[in-house]
Amino acid sequence: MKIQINQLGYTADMKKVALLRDELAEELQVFNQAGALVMTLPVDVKRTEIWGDLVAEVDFSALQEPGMYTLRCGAESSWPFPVGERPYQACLTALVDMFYYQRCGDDLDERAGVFAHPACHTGLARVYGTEEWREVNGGWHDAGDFGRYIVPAAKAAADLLLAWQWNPAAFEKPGLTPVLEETRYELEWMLKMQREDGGVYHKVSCARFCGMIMPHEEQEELIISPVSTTATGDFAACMAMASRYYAKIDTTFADRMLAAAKRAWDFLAVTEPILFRNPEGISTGGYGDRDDADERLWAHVELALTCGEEKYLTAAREAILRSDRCHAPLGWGDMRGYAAVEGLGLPGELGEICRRWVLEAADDLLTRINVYGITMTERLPWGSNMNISNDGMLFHQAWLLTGAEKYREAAWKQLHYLLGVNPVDTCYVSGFGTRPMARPHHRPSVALGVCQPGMLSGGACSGLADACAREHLQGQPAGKCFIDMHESYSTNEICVYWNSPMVALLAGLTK
Ligand code: 9MR
Ligand code: ZN
Repeated sequence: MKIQINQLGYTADMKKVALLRDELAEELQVFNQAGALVMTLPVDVKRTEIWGDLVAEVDFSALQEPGMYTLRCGAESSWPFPVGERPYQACLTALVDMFYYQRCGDDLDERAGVFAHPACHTGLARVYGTEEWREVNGGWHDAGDFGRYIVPAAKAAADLLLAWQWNPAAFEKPGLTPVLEETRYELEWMLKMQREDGGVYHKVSCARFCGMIMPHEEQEELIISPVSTTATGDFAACMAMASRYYAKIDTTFADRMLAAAKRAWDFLAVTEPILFRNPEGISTGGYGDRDDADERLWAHVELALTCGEEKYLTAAREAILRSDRCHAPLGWGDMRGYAAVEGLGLPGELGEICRRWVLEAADDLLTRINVYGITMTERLPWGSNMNISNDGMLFHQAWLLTGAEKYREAAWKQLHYLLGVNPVDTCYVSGFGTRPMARPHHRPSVALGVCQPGMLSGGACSGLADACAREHLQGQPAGKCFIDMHESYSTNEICVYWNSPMVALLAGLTK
């Protein structure tokens, strides 16, 4: 199809814009389910050349009557889509349920349907290079692989907490587990990854990625990789942040997290950067980093917020004043966005600086938006759908601060892109939309021959970073470097920290 719409549809009063590729007709027709023509609309005469297509926008916001519709223009048409109430609620629930499916060390019961399996990865894990064995059961499998890594775990947990903060009502009808309970499953595991001196191990995984098997079938030795200061900084920040959320639900748990955060912070205070690289013999996810300043910054901010103690405030002040400009990315590698968004709650000048950071970052992103509404055109990185969701979160935060419609509209565009307004005519969430991604690089889905629902694909990756992508996508423009085949791990894997910002974005937008 060459008319791109949000495949999940729209509410009656939403702004609705379809993109039309390579069709020069100047009229768009709207048909209802019975095939009757209900509306004719002009197509914007302006065409934008992007990713090998000539693209036009068509605003069909005038369509407000609930029902199922199809758009047609010249020889092209759209998938049928609904206009109705709460079109994204089921998708949001499924995106949260995904975390239950990703659980490690738990018997996934019948609620997981065909994806049920006995507890996996429950043996003791060996601390790399030693004869020490530790119990680190629990947490979520990171992605299509079964590694458990602290750095992305902290991002995923932080996003889910923000999602809940932004719109608790969005989670009132929980699917498999309430969102804070599910997040706790990860936090409990993270606590086990802290060493007695406060340092936090970077990850636990087998030495290498296994074949396309079920989690409990991976029986190789589990290895705990060395402590890094990026993992320790993220851990300190995430634990201090989470302790505020759980303080009213379970004080003992909240206290345990805060104490752990403080121990991690103390460790950082006397430790030079330890940047992670896979040690000899280990080839699972690296989550390496160029520096740990942003992880430390985020940790200072969260401890200052949670404790209000002078030493944390001083550290936060010094770190904030040291970074004069901040692009505020909400990545797994650059945590300044979390420092900025959370730092909005700091007193006086510090809160003001964070506000400036958020708005400058959002304004900068606005200047890069293309006709698809996303901020990347020439180059889309591995997991670009995470960046798109992250941008959406930042726009949403800017809207919360200012009420300016331009931010809200930009946030919606990120969502529309993910759900179908993209040049590969795909709903990037499995199990949703008319043409969903369906063959993810996700071991249980491949092993069972059934696609697990509610997973956000990594999406277009212009670097063609795997053999399958190189075979099928050579010469494709950046936005079209996506292939729905499980072999393409650089374009079609799934990850907990790709789902999590989309959860936050959807929660924020549907408030
Ligand atoms: O999301 C990560 C991406 O930003 C990197 O470019 C890529 C290559 O280093 O790794 C991605 O993370 C993968 C991790 O290393 C292992 N689990 C699956 C992750 C998603 O592909
Ligand atoms: Zn497992």
